[in-house]
Amino acid sequence: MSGIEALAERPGVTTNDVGHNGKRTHVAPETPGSIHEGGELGYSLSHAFGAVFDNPDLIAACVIGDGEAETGPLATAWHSNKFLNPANDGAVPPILHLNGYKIANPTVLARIPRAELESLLIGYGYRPYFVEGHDPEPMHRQMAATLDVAIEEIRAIPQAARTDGATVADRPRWPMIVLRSPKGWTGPKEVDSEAARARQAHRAPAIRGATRRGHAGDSKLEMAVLAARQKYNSFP
Ligand SMILES: Cc1ncc(C[n+]2csc(CCOP(=O)(O)OP(=O)(O)O)c2C)c(N)n1
Ligand SMILES: [Mg+2]
Repeated sequence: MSGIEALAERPGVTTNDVGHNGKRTHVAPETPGSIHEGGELGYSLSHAFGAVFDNPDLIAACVIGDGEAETGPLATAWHSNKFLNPANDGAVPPILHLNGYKIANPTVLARIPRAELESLLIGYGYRPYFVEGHDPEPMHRQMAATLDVAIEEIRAIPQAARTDGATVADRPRWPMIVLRSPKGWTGPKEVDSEAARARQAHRAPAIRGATRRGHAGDSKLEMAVLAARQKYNSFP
């Protein structure tokens, strides 16, 4: 069944309606829903905003890769904050993750001066907080403290909107976080006898046991992954 035929199967929609007489064939109030095809970059932020519209108690934190941030859909989705009504909608704190690379190639937002990046994000209507470093424990603490600040700010915005009678013209400045951490951070540094080239790590599973590339059991790798898991699972 084609997409259009499937649409016409929906209650209240006839084949004549599809694409005719002003009826919309794409996502719209009368044809709701969206499909996020896993693997295609660009839609994290717009989906996070979609999740919180008309969902006033929801906070959808959205981690955005610096590579994903270079896609057209993501670059425009920053402006979704213009459609957020604090009185009726939830909130999205975007977390822009600068690890410097898209797979193994350098990214623009990780390389422009910090002041320029800050101005860009302020220009998009956010209040950016920066969490930067490479030492895991202080970074976890810094991130937790920054999230606390962001959540407090987020909670205060709808309260003000509801109690003080703010209008759309008084659009609030929502908090967001810029997280700058090393590429491949906390991943295994060695696979086989060669360096794992942490900056090239990209969601590649560290495969257990022998592989077609000739890993011989990788017991060292498994130990490193297990140790890292135990360490971070027990982090207070
Ligand atoms: C629209 C689109 N273009 C290209 C790709 C191929 N691709 C997969 S991941 C990636 C880089 C993503 O970079 P980033 O968001 O920084 O993630 P990281 O590599 O740091 O994990 C690219 C270009 C894709 N999946 N979707
Ligand atoms: Mg990246």
